[in-house]
Amino acid sequence: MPNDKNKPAEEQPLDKTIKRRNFISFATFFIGAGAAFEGWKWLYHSPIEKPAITAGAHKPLRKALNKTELFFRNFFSNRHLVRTYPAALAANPPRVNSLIGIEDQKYDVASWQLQVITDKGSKQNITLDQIKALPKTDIVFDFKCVEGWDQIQHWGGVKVIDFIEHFGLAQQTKKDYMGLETPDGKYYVGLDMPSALHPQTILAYEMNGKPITMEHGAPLRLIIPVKYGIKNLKRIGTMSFSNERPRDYWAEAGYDYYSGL
Ligand SMILES: Nc1nc2c(c(=O)[nH]1)N[C@H]1C(S)=C(S)[C@@H](COP(=O)(O)O)O[C@H]1N2
Ligand SMILES: [Mo]
Repeated sequence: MPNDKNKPAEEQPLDKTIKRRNFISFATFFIGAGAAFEGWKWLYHSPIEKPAITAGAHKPLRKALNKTELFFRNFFSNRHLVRTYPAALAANPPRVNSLIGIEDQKYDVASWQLQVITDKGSKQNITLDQIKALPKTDIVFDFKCVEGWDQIQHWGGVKVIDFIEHFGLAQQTKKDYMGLETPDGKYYVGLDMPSALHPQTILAYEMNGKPITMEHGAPLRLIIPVKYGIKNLKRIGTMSFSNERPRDYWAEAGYDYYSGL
């Protein structure tokens, strides 16, 4: 058998080239795999966001999620309104869903007041009569629950944006979020400010032209047509403003915090 020395000269460079190519592809593979592993380790060890606020995603992932939120936030501006319908098409009575935070059948609606918590914890109490004194807006729209049902419903009340202006809360809207809770604090939602101030978002005290019934959130509930039902908090007890995400009942259980349509 001829040994290497006896190989024709022109075969030598080819042999070397193949060896070098093999080396480069193996090296590339290992470097790539190493980088992927490091990347995964970085994500795995990255801080987890406060689990009470959302379902506890890693912070870098939340950044990506927030980017998609931003897309949807920009997608509807004030010029994008939810479709409305004639009042005659509204369900009467509307469907009742869950009653978290409003189970108390003996709740004293007459002495209810809305508590608005502003900067540094200062509090302002507002009565239903004060709210009813503001211009009333009616909305008939397709109410959608994440559980898969939807229904055309008719609600009446005060636009959140009008309420904010009337009660001197404009400064608070520079914050990123509005938080709402039931008087007993058992149900609570966080809303991004642009959605809270959307022209179709109302503090509702009427349903089909009559005072809201107990199971639908008497005396005042949120109607926010740009969001799924979960954000439409029944029986608002407190309203607050913050740059941090307010706690959110269903987001804590893993549902999308934004929950927009
Ligand atoms: N306080 C309170 N508000 C709430 C809920 C709740 O359980 N408690 N459920 C939400 C959900 S999931 C939906 S779909 C709507 C249903 O409102 P409705 O019962 O008036 O149809 O209310 C939302 N607001
Ligand atoms: Mo729902």
